Amino acid sequence: MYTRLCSDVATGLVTSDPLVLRSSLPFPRCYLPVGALRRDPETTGSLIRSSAGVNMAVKAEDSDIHRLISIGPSHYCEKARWALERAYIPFSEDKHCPGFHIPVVKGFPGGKTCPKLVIGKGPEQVVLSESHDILEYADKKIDNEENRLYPSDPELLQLVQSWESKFDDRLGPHVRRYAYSFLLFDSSTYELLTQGGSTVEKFLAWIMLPLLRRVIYRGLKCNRPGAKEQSLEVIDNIFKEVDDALADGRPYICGSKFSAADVTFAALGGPLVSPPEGGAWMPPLDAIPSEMRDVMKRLQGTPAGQHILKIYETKRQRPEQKRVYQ
Ligand SMILES: N[C@@H](CCC(=O)N[C@@H](CS)C(=O)NCC(=O)O)C(=O)O
Repeated sequence: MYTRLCSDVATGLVTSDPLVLRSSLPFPRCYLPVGALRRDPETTGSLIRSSAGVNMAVKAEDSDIHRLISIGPSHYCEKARWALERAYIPFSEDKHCPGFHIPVVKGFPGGKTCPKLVIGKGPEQVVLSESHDILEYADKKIDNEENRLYPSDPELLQLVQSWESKFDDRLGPHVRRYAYSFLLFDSSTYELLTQGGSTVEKFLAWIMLPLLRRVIYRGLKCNRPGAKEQSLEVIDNIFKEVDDALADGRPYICGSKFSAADVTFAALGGPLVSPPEGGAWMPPLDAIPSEMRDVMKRLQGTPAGQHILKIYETKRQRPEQKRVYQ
């Protein structure tokens, strides 16, 4: 069972959401089972619009309809978790060690990446396979439009989404490649990879650690000549762009309003700044290999790095009460 929660940004659990019903925004990567298309869009619940523009109502009464399938150290999963917690959407999290998530997400649309948000069960089930879609979905549950991560003003919305895409497409993969280049063959590797995994996964990961290390290292192309230097260059450039955006004294990346751009930048850049409130475990700074530690200290000192620390400190709210699961 879930504890019912209230906050300044959202109240209640899942409600009928006329704003979503009216929304013209598509959910480009929202997958609907065939059976779902027969459902009556007027049913109480939140409406999801499929890529084909078909509307579907998700039954609202169940409080256990959201299941987040995640990978423990993943910063994209942290982004999705942040959005769900911010909107006080009750969810169960099914956390896995990298690699062990594959059999779990097999058969779901959208490839084998996590996060995946599984909404509902049986023929009504909908799976959101991109962190951006999860953010948009969660955001629509926030009653007060003022508190939403995606502004209603079309021009501002476009700006927010262009920053978010840049962070998703470039910052996220390069932060991951850079960090794993150092941390995959480190004393902290096992703890980093297995955080949140089940006992069985932890046991198997212990046995398979040498293989896991090599598969991930190669899979993320950390073995390419100059990989970490190139990744750091991309990271530095993006941090510099954020420095420049914040240079006029604005509190948030897109101006006076906290948005999905800030959440995405903080979640995806977070592993290299190590905010104490971060959603995934990272080795303590003094245990990180010195070359990476020096880079982290430098990034922490930039306006963009300071922004991540500030956003985590002031905006990474979690439910006051822990979720209680059956
Ligand atoms: N574009 C995706 C990227 C997600 C992603 O790259 N997830 C990584 C973890 S950080 C993953 O699932 N990797 C495992 C795999 O590809 O099998 C999103 O925004 O959700």
